[in-house]
Amino acid sequence: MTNEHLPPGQRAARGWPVSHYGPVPRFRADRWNLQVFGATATREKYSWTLEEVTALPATTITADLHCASGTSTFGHEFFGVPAAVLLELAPPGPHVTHVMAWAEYGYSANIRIEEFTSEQSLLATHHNGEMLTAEHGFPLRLVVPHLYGYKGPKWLRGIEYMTQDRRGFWEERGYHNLADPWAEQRYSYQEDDCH
Ligand SMILES: Nc1nc2c(c(=O)[nH]1)N[C@H]1C(S)=C(S)[C@@H](COP(=O)(O)O)O[C@H]1N2
Ligand SMILES: [Mo]
Repeated sequence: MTNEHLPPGQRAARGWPVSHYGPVPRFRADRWNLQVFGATATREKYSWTLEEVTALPATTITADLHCASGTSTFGHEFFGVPAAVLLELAPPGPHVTHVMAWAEYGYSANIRIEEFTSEQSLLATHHNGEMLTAEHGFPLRLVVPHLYGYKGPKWLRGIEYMTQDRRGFWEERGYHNLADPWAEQRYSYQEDDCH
């Protein structure tokens, strides 16, 4: 790891700390699905079981993770379904500008559509060759490595297509709407500078 990989104001964490709000949800295969809903092209709602998700085209990415509270971890190898694949299977309507990524217990993160479908954006099932652990998001988590960690819900359950922006969980609680770690877009009070 070199300093050029460390965004401004971040420090390297040891190991891979676990960081989230609230309890770790229990996985129930019979109740679990991944849904795509909202402004889909046909207005229909899509749903996949975990078995179906794991049968979708998948790829491996290597990424660093940057938590907005100041710690970074490096060189994670994630395996899973590119967000762009999901968009092909569930085409968005013409006016979709953002998605809301939804997790268990109502956690959410809003992401601009072009960032959601960027090359490194992945619905991950595996980390460093092993299934995700419960604390790190089993069975499915979103990874958007070019944004702060709060834009990547663990225990992902849904993608909502939106025709206008709406703030997610941390974005409503003082964190930056855009979350670019290289521009240090950490807190919502900084947003005046970038609009
Ligand atoms: N469902 C859910 N996902 C979440 C969070 C959360 O509170 N709930 N926290 C986010 C934040 S702020 C970070 S930094 C990363 C941390 O991921 P890690 O615990 O695997 O390091 O998870 C993100 N995903
Ligand atoms: Mo975070």
